[in-house]
Amino acid sequence: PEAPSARPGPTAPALPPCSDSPPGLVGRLLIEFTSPMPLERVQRENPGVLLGGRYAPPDCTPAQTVAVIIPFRHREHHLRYWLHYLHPILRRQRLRYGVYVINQHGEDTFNRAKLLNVGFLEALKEDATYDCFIFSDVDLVPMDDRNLYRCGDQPRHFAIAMDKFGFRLPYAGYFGGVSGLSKAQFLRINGFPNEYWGWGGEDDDIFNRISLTGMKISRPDIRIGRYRMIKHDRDKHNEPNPQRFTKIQNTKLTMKRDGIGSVRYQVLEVSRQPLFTNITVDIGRPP
Ligand code: UD2
Ligand code: MN
Repeated sequence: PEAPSARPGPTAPALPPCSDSPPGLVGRLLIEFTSPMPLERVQRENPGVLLGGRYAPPDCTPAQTVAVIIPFRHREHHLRYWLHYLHPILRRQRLRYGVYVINQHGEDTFNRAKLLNVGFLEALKEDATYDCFIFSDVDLVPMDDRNLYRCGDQPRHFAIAMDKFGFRLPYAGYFGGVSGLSKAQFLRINGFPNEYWGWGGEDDDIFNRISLTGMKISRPDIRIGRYRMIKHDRDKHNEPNPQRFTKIQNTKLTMKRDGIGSVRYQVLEVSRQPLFTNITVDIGRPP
């Protein structure tokens, strides 16, 4: 006969809600990108992470379920550092989360914001309970675990003090790097633009969408929102988009027709890796 304890019956105690300020955070972290980071090591050091990069705290019930969405192509080396640093941080933050790497297929021009739209829809197909979406560049690692990767009553900008900008916000409307929106906030702005091909402008368009719908950006304390970016050259096929300056003047007109409601793409492969879910997608090419 089965041991009574093996079957969680109606008497199994529910876990208490997770605290707003998680215990066991360590604060400022030492982040460096010099020692080699084999994936096997990162896997060995994160045994509690489930297939596909899913995790839930063992000792409390989080208020939200967080999908972390990473736009990606040919940055395996950066991804290993990201996984190495972020999994332990997210665990200490007592998040229920999943990590989704949205990998652009082929060598046509990169499109960060469209990949993020794909990530939103595909994460929800995996788990309809996601209600918070954190969008992170693959090369950005927070230097302080008090920068909590969760959503609030306004869209959140996390990466506000980056090493490459001298640990200052480069301009008031800056929304690049790492940001977070609840499902409702994301839908309210019709998601992100699909028509920014190449480098730049898409983050400003997202900022415009948020302002135009009457929301305000929330940010952590400047001493806590510190980040290191792994040094890199501009990638091939992600040249600065010369149309970006005029496009960001027109968000008010374009956001109604261009967004999560109009995104077209084809998923080529979904593969559940030990520390993340990889979704390879054909998003087409610029017109
Ligand atoms: C800045 C912003 C970024 C975005 C971009 C303009 C910072 C820290 N970040 O990043 O959020 O607004 O400008 O588009 O200011 N990627 C690949 N493969 C590629 C190209 C890009 O994986 O071939 C992904 C990757 O996650 C990368 C991100 O796209 O971190 C942004 O591209 P970037 O790192 O080349 O641009 P960067 O650092 O100027
Ligand atoms: Mn970068």
